[in-house]
Amino acid sequence: MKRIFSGIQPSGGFTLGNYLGAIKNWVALQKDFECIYCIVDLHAITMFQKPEDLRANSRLGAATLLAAGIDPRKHKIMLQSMVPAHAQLAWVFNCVARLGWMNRMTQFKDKAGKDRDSASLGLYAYPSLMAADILVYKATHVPVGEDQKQHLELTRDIAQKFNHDYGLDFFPLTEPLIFGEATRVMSLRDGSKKMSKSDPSDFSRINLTDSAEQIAEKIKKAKTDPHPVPDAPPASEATRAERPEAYNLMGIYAALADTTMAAVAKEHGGKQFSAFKNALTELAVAKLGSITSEMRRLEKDPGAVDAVLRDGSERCRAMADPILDEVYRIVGFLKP
Ligand code: AQP
Repeated sequence: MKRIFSGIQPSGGFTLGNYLGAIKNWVALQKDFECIYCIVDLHAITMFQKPEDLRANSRLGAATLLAAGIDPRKHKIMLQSMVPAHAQLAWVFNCVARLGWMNRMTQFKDKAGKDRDSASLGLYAYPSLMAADILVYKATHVPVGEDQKQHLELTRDIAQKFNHDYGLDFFPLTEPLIFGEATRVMSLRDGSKKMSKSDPSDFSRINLTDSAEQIAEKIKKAKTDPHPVPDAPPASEATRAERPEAYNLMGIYAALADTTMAAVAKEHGGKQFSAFKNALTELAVAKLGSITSEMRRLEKDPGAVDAVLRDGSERCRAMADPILDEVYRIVGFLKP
C-alpha cells in the first residue's frame, strides 16, 4: 500500500492556504492511500509559541482535520510530540544532511529575515526534522503546497545519502504530490506574498474559523487592480506577476469550486472585480461554512479531540519504533 505522511503546524489557526494547498487534498487522498496526518508541534516551536496557544492550536488543528473529513479510524491523526521517534531520527539526519544543503533552504531565509543570528537553531534544522517525520514511516508520497517542494527534495537527498553511506536500500525516495488550482495561495493584501497564518495582518488571510461576515469583509477589501477579471489563465509566470492579486482570487475560486482557472476565466472573465468578489464570497462561505461549524462543535469537546490524537499517536508509535530500531542498528548504536 502506498503510504502518505503530511504535517501542518499549530502555529496559529489554519488558513484558506492551508486548506486549499493541503487539507482539501488530504481528504481526497484517503481513498487511495494509507494516510498519516500530523499536527507538527515540534516544528511550531521553531518560532516562539505561548504554551497555552500551542495547546489550543494543536487541538484546533486536530479538530480542523476531523471537521474537513479525515477519518481517524481508517487513517491516523497524530501529534508529533507524542511520537518521540520523529525527534530521534531527526538527530541521525542532522548528521547526514550537509550544511551546504541547509544553507540553500529558502523558507529559512524568508522566516529568519535579515536578523539571521537571532533565528533558532531549530528553524535552521527544520527540514531535517521534516525528513524524519516522513521517513520514520517510510512514507512513499507527501502531499504539500508549492512552498514545501524544496524541503521534499532535501528529504530525498537525505534518504539517498543515508542509503549510500550505509550501503543499503533502506529509505524510499519519497514523491511530492502537488496538485489542484491553488498550490500557492497568496496574501489577500499582497499578491507576491504567501497567505500565511503568522502574517501580522489578519486581513491578509481567510482563517477557517472566520464567520461569513468576516469572509465577506476580507474578500471585499482584498487588493485587486483597476482592470476587469482576466479572460484567460496566466500564460506564464511573467504574466501572473503582472496581475498577481487578480490571478490569486481566480485560483482560489477555481480550487473552491473544484474547477480550473480556464473555466473561471470563461465564466467570469471581463466582469468587474466587485461582482466577482461577491460570487467568490458566496462560494467561500458555502464551502467553508460546514467545516467551521463542525470545528466549533468539536472545540466544545476537547476530550474527544485529545482521544483522537492519543489513539492516532499510539498507532503511529507502533509503526515508527521498529523503523527507528532498525536505523539505530544500521548506524551502529548498541541495543539498550
Ligand atoms: N499559502 C499557501 N498556499 C498553498 N499551500 C499552503 N500551505 C501553507 N500555506 C499555503 C501548505 O499547508 C501545509 C501546512 O503548512 P504548515 O502549516 O506546516 O507551514 P507553512 O507552510 O509555513 O504554513 P504557514 O501558514 O505559512 O505557517 P506559518 O505562518 O506558521 O509559517 C503545507 O503542505 C503547505 O505547503
